[in-house]
Amino acid sequence: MNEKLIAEAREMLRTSRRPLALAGAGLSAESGIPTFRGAGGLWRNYRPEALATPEAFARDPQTVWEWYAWRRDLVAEAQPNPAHHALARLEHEREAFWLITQNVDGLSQRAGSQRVLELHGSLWRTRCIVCGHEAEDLRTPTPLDTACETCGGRIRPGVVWFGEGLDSQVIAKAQRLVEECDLLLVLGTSARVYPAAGLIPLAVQNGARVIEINPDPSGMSSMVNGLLQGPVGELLPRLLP
Ligand code: BJW
Ligand code: ZN
Repeated sequence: MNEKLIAEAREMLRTSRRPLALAGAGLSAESGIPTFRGAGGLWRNYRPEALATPEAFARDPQTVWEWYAWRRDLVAEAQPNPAHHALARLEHEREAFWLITQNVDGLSQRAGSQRVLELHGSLWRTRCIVCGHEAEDLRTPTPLDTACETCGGRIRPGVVWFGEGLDSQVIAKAQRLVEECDLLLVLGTSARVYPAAGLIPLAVQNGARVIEINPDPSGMSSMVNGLLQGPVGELLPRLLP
C-alpha cells in the first residue's frame, strides 16, 4: 500500500469537521461474511440478486428463508473485524459521526457503534406480509416454521429487496447526513445499488471529500479524492490516531 496515500487520507480524516461513513458488504468480508457480487457470493448456485427480490419470496419462500437462515447463523458465529472496531472508535471520538450501512448483519452494532443508519434493514428483524407486524428475532439456529405472533400470517425478513422502496425517513436522514458531511468514507461497497450509491455523487456535489477503501475500484472510484486499494480491516485502522 502506498504510504503517501495513507498519510494523505489520515490527514483528511484528522482535519475533517464532520466525517461520515458509507459501508457495504466488503466491511464484513474479513469477518467471513460473503459479499453479494464477485467471488464467494454464490449460495447453492443461486445468485444473491436472484434471491433478494419480492418475486423470489412470492415464488419460493422456503428457499429464500433457507438462504436468510444460513446467513443469520453464519453472522451469529462471526465476530466484528478491525474495521467494525475502528468505526466504533471513530464514533466514540468524533461528535456527530454516523455510519450509513447497506449491511443487514448487525456486526457494526456488535462492535459498539450506535449511530448506525441501516439502509437495507436488518437480518434480525421480521415483518408479517399479512398484517405488517414487525418484530425483533435474534434466534439462532434460525427456525424456519415461524408465523406472525399477531395474526399467524407468513413472516419475511425485515430487509429491503430490489424493487422495494427504502424507509423514507431513513433515506431522508442519510441524504441529510451526506449533505452536512465534509468527508465521506466509502468502505467496501461496489456502489452499484441505488439509492445508496447515489449518496456518493451527492457528497461530491455538496463539496465533501471522499475516501474509498476497497481492494477493487467501485462504480464511483473515478470521483473520489483518495482510493486506498486493499482490505478495509487492514487500512481503516491505519487512518485513525
Ligand atoms: C472489500 C473487501 C474487503 C471485498 N475490504 N472491500 C437508479 C439506477 C438504476 C437502477 C435503480 C436506480 N434506482 C433504483 C434502482 C433499482 C435498484 C438498483 O439499484 N438496481 C441496480 C442493481 C441497478 N434499487 C432498488 O430496487 C432499491 N429500491 C428502490 O430504489 O426503490 C425505489 C424504486 C422502486 C422500484 C423501481 C425504481 C425505484 C432497493 C435496493 C435494495 C438492495 N437490497 C440488497 C439486499 C438486502 C437484503 C439482504 O442483505 O439480503 O442490499 S441487494 C444487495 O446489494 C444488498 C446490499 O446492501 C447491496 C449493495 O451491495 P454491496 O454492499 O455494495 O456489496 P457488493 O457485493 O456489491 O460489493 C462488495 C464490495 O466489497 C466489492 O466492491 C468488493 O471489492 C469489496 N470488498 N472484500 C473492503 N476486505
Ligand atoms: Zn401478522
